[in-house]
Amino acid sequence: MIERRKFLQLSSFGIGALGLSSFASKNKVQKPIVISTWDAGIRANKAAWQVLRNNGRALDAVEQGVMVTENEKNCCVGLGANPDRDGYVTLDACIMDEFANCGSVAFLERIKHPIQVARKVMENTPHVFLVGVGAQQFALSQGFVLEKEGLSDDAKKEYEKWLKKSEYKPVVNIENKQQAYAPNKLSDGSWNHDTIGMIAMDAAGNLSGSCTTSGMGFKMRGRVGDSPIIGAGLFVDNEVGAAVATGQGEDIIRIGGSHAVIELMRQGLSPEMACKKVIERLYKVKGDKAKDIQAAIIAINKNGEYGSYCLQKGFSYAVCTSDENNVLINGKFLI
Ligand code: SD4
Repeated sequence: MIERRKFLQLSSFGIGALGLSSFASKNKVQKPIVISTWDAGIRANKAAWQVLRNNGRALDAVEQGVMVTENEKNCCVGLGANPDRDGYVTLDACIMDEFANCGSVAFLERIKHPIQVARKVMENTPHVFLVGVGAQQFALSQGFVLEKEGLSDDAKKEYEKWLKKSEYKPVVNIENKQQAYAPNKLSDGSWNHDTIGMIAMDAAGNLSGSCTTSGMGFKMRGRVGDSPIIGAGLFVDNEVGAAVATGQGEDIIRIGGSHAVIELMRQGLSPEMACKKVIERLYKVKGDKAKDIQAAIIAINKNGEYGSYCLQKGFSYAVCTSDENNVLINGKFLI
């Protein structure tokens, strides 16, 4: 009876026996470990690794790691990013720790490090999610400063270009600098980018995750994607694993992406197979329109095994362990 129930649970996600993880058979847990989305993850992982190698907490690692990307000039995750249709940069971020504590901000303007504000929401409020003016007021009350209004030079150019047609068409793989897929090189030679997601396990075996984004360039004013939404853009369960998503936020929300990956890993799937099943689900929902978007999820489990899957070619993620010294891996793709 128990076996049958288990089978039914698994089959409701369409899992075949081949996808089961080697989780139970391995005895060495790979830790610490940090992985993060896109090429910019290499630089962010370095900062996270400094925390992890000194026996720091995964929560501090994922906060400090993505702050590097928020800080990068023209990297466009933070205030240098492409604006919304009305010309304003609005930022979203979230963070989650090993105790299921979490904090999010969205539609936040003129604050340099949304991930730090998200952590303050988690630690200093009775809430999980603050948005817009309220999130900004809260940030100021916590000592953050209001940065000056206006766009970076590259964002200004991109916005002026966009205004000519005013056509909203998210660019697939805009975040990746690999030549073949790089659609958007900026004036200083760097590449456009709008999101970083990071998940880590520390030396004590505890998991945390973070995600920070300027969202889709030229979005409608007020639009929020998956990135600050716990369960869609990010989910951590300290008994099971952690997952973070990137790509077309609307579609990741539709399938509850990151939480679904955790539930599949809970049932025994490897991180890669769990991500694959969820991307397949997204593909099923999108049908023919799938080729117009990118979506990717990366995950780690409690064994320190990691994996990823994306909808189409061109996604990469950065992995840092004591064995794998911050390598960039091309995500496996579905179509
Ligand atoms: C969003 N998921 O706002 C983000 C965008 C993203 O790589 O991840 N781009 O929909």
